[in-house]
Amino acid sequence: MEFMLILIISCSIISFAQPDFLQNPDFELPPANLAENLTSTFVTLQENNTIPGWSFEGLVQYVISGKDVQLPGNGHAILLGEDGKINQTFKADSNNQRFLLTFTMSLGGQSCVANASLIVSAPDSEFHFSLKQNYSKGHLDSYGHQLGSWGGAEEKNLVLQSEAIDIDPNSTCWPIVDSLRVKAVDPTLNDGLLNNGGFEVGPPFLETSSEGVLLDSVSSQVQSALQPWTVTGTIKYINSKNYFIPEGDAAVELVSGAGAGIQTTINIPQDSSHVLEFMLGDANDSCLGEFVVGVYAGSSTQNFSIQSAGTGSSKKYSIPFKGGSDRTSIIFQSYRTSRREDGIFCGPVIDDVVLHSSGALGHNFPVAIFLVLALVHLGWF
Ligand SMILES: *[C@@H]1O[C@H](CO)[C@@H](O)[C@H](O)[C@H]1NC(C)=O
Ligand SMILES: *[C@@H]1O[C@H](CO)[C@@H](O)[C@H](O)[C@H]1NC(C)=O
Ligand SMILES: *[C@@H]1O[C@H](CO)[C@@H](O)[C@H](O)[C@H]1NC(C)=O
Ligand SMILES: *[C@@H]1O[C@H](CO)[C@@H](O)[C@H](O)[C@H]1NC(C)=O
Ligand SMILES: *[C@@H]1O[C@H](CO)[C@@H](O)[C@H](O)[C@H]1NC(C)=O
Ligand SMILES: *[C@@H]1O[C@H](CO)[C@@H](O)[C@H](O)[C@H]1NC(C)=O
Ligand SMILES: *[C@@H]1O[C@H](CO)[C@@H](O)[C@H](O)[C@H]1NC(C)=O
Ligand SMILES: *[C@@H]1O[C@H](CO)[C@@H](O)[C@H](O)[C@H]1NC(C)=O
Ligand SMILES: [Ca+2]
Repeated sequence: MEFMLILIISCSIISFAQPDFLQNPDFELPPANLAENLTSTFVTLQENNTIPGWSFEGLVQYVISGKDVQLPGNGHAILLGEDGKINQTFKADSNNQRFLLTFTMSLGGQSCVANASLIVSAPDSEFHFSLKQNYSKGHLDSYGHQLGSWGGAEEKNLVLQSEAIDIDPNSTCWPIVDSLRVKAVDPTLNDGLLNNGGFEVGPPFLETSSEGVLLDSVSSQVQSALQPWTVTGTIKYINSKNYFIPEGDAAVELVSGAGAGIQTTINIPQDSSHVLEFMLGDANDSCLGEFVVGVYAGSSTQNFSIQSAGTGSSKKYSIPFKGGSDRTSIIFQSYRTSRREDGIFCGPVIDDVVLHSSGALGHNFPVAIFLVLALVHLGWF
């Protein structure tokens, strides 16, 4: 317990004062040279307009919160219309770092025949986001994404562009983006025991949102915003400001129903005996009913079922297992689809995933070191 606390405290110190990597990340500085007065909701930008901090191409509109669109903060955003694209270069402020992005997305337009999606790209990554229905209140979702790792004074170009299906642009709803936040985290993906089992290292949370950050399927550990966990289905990365969190400041909620889950691999000796411990509960978001979570650790599989009252609860569970022949997989997967009272998808919360060796200490050196360090801290030596 004590050493987990030390870990959590050191993690929060690392993620403490983050510089602002992006200029005008909320588009609160209005475009220059606007011919129109800012009284209409959508103002189409002309060639002689500039958005402070950003370059743009194609059909781009400056959006002002009004009865048609509700936006966070002071309510200014950018709509990426047909071939619409914005970009901004930014640079790391120190050594090699991994960059995580969170932004909000909604759609502009009404009764559209088609919804365009959004492509977010940086030199090391490209991801296609399409607006999900019933994942957050008010059609305004936050999405998390990993941009890549780099360092020094290297400048990287962050590009956001619309991606339409070939259909009449006038009957297409286009993405509206806002509240971009970039956070730098330690790039090391330790290759040993379980890392980030408390999910404290992940994409930034937005001050303006009372919902979590959605993470779409990502099958590569390297590209995941929640390293070293990969994602199946859609999960919600949630924080203690808005949800009940079993341990620390953040956890994951498996929201997209059957198949929603997280997984990682660990490197432990074949046939070594271990115990996987984790917290399972509900996020205090009125998500009622029975949750069934399948847990796979090496060759052990077990279903855990809890009855949720939707008022915030968690309990510790464990599953013994043995190391596999290659890397050993750890998987948490939901088997049920649940919705909150307001119709929004929700589900079980997983947190504080910890691995213990159940064999002799000498058998598993890293665990032994960990235990000794913990005991030293407790003053037992
Ligand atoms: C920018 O372009 C618009 C229309 O093309 C024009 O009405 C306006 O006067 C221009 N503004 C400046 C500052 O050149
Ligand atoms: C915009 O409207 C405000 C009042 O609504 C007015 O004071 C201002 O002069 C207008 N600006 C331009 C450029 O028309
Ligand atoms: C946008 O990207 C272009 C190159 O594609 C670059 O020349 C320009 O400086 C970028 N804009 C900003 C604001 O970084
Ligand atoms: C577009 O998205 C809106 C908002 O999520 C949804 O209500 C609508 O059904 C979607 N339309 C299509 C064609 O997918
Ligand atoms: C979203 O919720 C609305 C109302 O609760 C419902 O009509 C709609 O079918 C839902 N959409 C999806 C994709 O579940
Ligand atoms: C879309 O609407 C604009 C003006 O509202 C019109 O000029 C254009 O022809 C329309 N495009 C199509 C494909 O209907
Ligand atoms: C867990 O539950 C799922 C769905 O009910 C079922 O398909 C699976 O066989 C169960 N697994 C175990 C190990 O009981
Ligand atoms: C759940 O949320 C309510 C308010 O929304 C709060 O009063 C209550 O303490 C929370 N419960 C837990 C277990 O955090
Ligand atoms: Ca946690």
